[in-house]
Amino acid sequence: MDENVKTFMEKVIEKNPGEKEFHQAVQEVSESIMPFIEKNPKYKKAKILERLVEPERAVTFRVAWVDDKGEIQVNRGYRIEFSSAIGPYKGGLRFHPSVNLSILKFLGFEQIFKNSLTGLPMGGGKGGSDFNPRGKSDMEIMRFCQSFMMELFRHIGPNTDVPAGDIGVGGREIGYLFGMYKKLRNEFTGVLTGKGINWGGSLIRPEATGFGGVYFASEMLKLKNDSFKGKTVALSGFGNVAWGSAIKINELGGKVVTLSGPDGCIYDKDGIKAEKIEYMLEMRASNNDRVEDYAKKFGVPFYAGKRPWDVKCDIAMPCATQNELDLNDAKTLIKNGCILVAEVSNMGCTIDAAKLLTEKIMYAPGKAVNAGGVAVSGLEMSQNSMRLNWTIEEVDKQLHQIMKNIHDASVRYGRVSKDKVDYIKGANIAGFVKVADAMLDQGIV
Ligand code: 2IT
Repeated sequence: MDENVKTFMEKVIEKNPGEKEFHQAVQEVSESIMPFIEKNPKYKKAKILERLVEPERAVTFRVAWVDDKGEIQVNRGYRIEFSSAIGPYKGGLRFHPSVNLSILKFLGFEQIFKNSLTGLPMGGGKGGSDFNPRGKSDMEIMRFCQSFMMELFRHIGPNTDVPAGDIGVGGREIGYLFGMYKKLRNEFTGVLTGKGINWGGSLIRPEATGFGGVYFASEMLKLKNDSFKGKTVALSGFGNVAWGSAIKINELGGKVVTLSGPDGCIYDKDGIKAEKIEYMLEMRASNNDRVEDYAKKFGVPFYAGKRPWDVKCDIAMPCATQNELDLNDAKTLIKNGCILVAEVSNMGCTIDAAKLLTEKIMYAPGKAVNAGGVAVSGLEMSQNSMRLNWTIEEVDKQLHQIMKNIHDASVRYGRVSKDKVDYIKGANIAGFVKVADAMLDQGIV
């Protein structure tokens, strides 16, 4: 590791003890940014990176609620307002038992660069709770969301901080959260994105993360005069992101053969298409958090406790959660002839896996590949401000253009040689410059 990065990381680790996911995200970014800062002393002098790793504000709060048996439950809620240099804090809410300060700080930190890459005026933030939606009834989910919002409402607003969904938070949860916010404030505003289509939501928002990821991967393939046509694709996850990716991959002539859940993975050699994609929505709505049901329903093999990376594929797209693809998985994928890994989950690959994939095949990080989700959230905010709704075609066209722009910006800063791009470096620097320049303009705050 570069000496400057090492010294910098020692301080970050000392100041944020035990936050290993946060350390990982900061290390990945600083490895790209440090050499760039050395060449641009104005950023060094203004201590931009030192300021960026400190959230502007982080709140944690008690979320008490009553379950169906009448028992009192207590969870912890969070909102990390990381950076408002280029716009209101913006980023999702994650409801998952693994949620802690480290995970939300890594996500909030990544969100700064991702949101900057979209070209839209959005700062970075993230929030959520260690609440586990698995097995909860609809009424329990509603009561939890209402209790969560009873505190969160005082920290957010359409010009301050605009949360959205992430793992465990979809259209249903956004509905309950919005209902309580509106009741408390007596205001109908675009304070959350991912809203229902009849009450301020944007068309294509549910599909956006997956569609955007496939648009991005298509641009990577295009650099090699290649496309999704005829490609076999391994996906992980089975939620919103995997669903949107599967739809678009099918549209472009690719075949999706895997999905995964906390319980294991399925292999569908005939391809996950048509009503099988529809079924993914049912699995999500069931709150079972398992993918074995797919195997039972469609009579395909299920591998308990396995991830899908040892299946032979041309393209792999992690769509589940952080660190879901490690160095061994990367080696297996390369050995099996995989040519491209596009990370649609946030920090889906470990640092060593991402480095190996960049060196040997093609790899792009989540903050670039999955930016389509928050990009369409940004378009939802625009539509809310104008009190207008755009058509599917309009939103999809803008999403496609944004993904092309992110790809081109990543290539501009990440080009290593004629046929090699370091997308990690490219995305980090491209995302950094806009935020850093805004911070220079706005003084020491
Ligand atoms: O990780 C992400 O970018 C999201 N969960 C979406 C955030 C948003 O504000 O739409």
